[in-house]
Amino acid sequence: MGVVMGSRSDWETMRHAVEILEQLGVPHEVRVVSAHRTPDLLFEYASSAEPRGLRVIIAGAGGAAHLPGMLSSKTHVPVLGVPVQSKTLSGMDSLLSIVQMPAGIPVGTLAIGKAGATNAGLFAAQMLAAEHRPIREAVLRFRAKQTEDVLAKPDPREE
Ligand code: RP5
Repeated sequence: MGVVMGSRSDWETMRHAVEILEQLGVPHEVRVVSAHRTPDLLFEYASSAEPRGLRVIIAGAGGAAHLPGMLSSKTHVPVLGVPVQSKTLSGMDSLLSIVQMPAGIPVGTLAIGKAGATNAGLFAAQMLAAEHRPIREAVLRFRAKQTEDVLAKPDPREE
């Protein structure tokens, strides 16, 4: 699994994807790859993704967020895009940049910010679950605990 982001400033958001992957035991690497500042690295990362064994790429970016779409254009490894919440436009710019891919080059787009990063990690794990039993079991445990946590505290006024 590859987790990439356009800037170190995206880490505060993207760490939530990485935390989920760690929790579920999904092997992964983490890199800053900027579509604008390091375009040659972006091409190299995408074109080497499959031979290096990456099965899914999670890509987070903010503002004019070209990273997920450009990665997807250079590899058939599935790309999940996380719109980072920008300061000026609250991530609407990031969301629209990532989600509005023209037909032919897909990016699976998640929600803006922490929820999107968290769900990208979960989604990526679920994509691997059919062929990796330990990941499947970790996903099922995650879901069961989430349900138990809600049922254990039905009254929101109580701690
Ligand atoms: C994008 O520009 C990055 O993904 C980041 O969200 C945004 C701002 O980057 P910095 O100026 O904080 O490095 O490429």
